[in-house]
Amino acid sequence: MADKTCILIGAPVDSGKRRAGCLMGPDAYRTAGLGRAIMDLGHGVEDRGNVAPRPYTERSDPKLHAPEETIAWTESLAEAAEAGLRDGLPIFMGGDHALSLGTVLGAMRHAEAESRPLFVLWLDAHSDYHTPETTDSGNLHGTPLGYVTARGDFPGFPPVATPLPQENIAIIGLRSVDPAERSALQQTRIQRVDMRDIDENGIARPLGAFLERVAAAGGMLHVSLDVDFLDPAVAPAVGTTVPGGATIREAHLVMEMLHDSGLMTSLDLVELNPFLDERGRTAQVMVDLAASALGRRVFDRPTRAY
Ligand code: 4U7
Ligand code: MN
Ligand code: MN
Ligand code: MN
Repeated sequence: MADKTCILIGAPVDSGKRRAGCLMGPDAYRTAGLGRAIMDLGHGVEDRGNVAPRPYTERSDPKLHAPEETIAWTESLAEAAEAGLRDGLPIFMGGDHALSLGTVLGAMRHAEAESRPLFVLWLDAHSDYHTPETTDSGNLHGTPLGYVTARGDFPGFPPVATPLPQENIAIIGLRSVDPAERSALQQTRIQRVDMRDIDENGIARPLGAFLERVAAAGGMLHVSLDVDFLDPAVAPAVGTTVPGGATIREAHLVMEMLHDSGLMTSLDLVELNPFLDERGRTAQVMVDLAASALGRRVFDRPTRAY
């Protein structure tokens, strides 16, 4: 892979759920040395600072938590994503997963302008496939895939001009799917890889199959890495821990394969809550994973073509 210009974009979104703390994420990534780690791999790094939501007035909603704030972030982040993708490989330092309503929307607009299909790899314990109607918690960090696929109505949010095709999405790491998500997902062509699949077949095979499809289509690839993809024993700093997650090596293998494929065009690092961390260890794990996605490894090996 030729050296890239990585564009760090802070997205201190904390409106996607009730427990506060993800707003500290961007500073934790900077403190853990994300920029330096990427520079040491020979890439250019530009830190654009933190995005701000456009001005908003919160309304009380019987069901949703902080909808106006998340709408405001979605608009700002979609623009930041479009600009970042024009200039390099944007890395969004979250922030909770509600930030991906904006970053994926921006990636969709950019891909459309380039006349290329967009693919999305979702690394998460959860499927995040709710709509404002189906969510029980009212927490919008559980809805980004419902939004970008236009699964339901998202009143007040920017309209999704061309929905992301279901077959362009893979979700890996699943182990907490709500009944309303489950019945909807089972009727889609979203590639779903749960922890049992990983136990039985490993993580490389389903990921390799997905990457082959991205490559064959000449697609762009947005990767969204939720901290809770990892097992809480190795990544405790997240509000929604679910036992039985990916190991450190499974996660690094995903990142290494992404690098070797040369396909990743944007990356979200989401759901880190530094308030819940233990001496920065989860932030460090996430920085190390990003470094693997950008080419850090023990030995060079022949690259595999997808
Ligand atoms: B995350 C949940 F009910 N499904 O909707 C919900 F289990 O971005 C969790 O993946 C959503 O961390 C988790 O609140 C959102 C819950
Ligand atoms: Mn998530
Ligand atoms: Mn999750
Ligand atoms: Mn979470």
